[in-house]
Amino acid sequence: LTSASLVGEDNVTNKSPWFPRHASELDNCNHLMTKYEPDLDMNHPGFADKEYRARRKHIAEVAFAYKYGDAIPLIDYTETENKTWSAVFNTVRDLMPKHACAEYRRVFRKLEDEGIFNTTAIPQLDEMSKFLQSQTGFTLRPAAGLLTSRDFLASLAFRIFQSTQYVRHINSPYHTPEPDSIHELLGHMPLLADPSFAQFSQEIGLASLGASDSEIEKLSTVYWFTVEFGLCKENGAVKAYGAGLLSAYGELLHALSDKPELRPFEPASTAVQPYQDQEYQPVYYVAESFEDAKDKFRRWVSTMSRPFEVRFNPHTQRVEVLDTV
Ligand code: TIH
Ligand code: FE2
Repeated sequence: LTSASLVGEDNVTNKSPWFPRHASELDNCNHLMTKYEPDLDMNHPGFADKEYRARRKHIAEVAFAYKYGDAIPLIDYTETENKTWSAVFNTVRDLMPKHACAEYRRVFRKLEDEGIFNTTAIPQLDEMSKFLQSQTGFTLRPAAGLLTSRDFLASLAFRIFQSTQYVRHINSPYHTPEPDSIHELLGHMPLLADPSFAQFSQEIGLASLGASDSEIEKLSTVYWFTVEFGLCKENGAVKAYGAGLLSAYGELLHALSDKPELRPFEPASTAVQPYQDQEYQPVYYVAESFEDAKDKFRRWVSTMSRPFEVRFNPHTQRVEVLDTV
């Protein structure tokens, strides 16, 4: 990379899709997928619940109004929402010692010690964001719902995690096909406070900037089978680190039973494995460790076709683009 040179905005954007160069440009990266919304999907547990739909709409509007630099708005969670949290939190706290990876367990305890994780109240994104910032520099910004892969992955390049702030319906506390704040907080947040995992997440994000549609599809598949549903080895045993497993105990127990097929994590083949988000996964990928997953991922990313390299400058919150051709 010694002969690489910094290039300006125009050079790159001529040939590749637009991407944010500064964290503030994530204000343009909030496009939603219209899937699983209570207003549109008759099978959504909240479809017939007017009050729930109004609540969702309100919390979505808070996210749409959010701009880079704003304080993360506090949500005054209702008794029902806190009850839903308690139910999920208690099952995860009970299963975690046996089934979650060591990095997750370590941060979970820390979050309990700091009073951010407790059984009675949903943590606020604002306090969680401050906690993450102190651990790995990750921060949060509120998202209105399930984002497009391109927008979601782009934010990771800046160590920013776009997090939903609404709560799943009380009638289906233990599994939801769409992300909600319980999934984000219990599933994602503990590992975003782990340095090695934070680095891995950011590298997926950096690889996505300016990538073609088919490369975005591959990267989001890798994300799916690692950050969302990844398993890893620990002293000869298999443990969960994926957020979709740690926030949904039914799938957690399924993943660690003898029912699904387990394969070693190998980016090139994992990236083309079809996946769905309706039911439990039939296949999971097992990483040797976060460091090993990161090494393999880096080697695979270097085979991608992008004619430039990117690096994040934490002092300016800017992504710098280096021409390599
Ligand atoms: N299924 C997870 C849960 O119930 O907590 C949520 C999601 C994981 C991946 C996408 S949505
Ligand atoms: Fe998720």
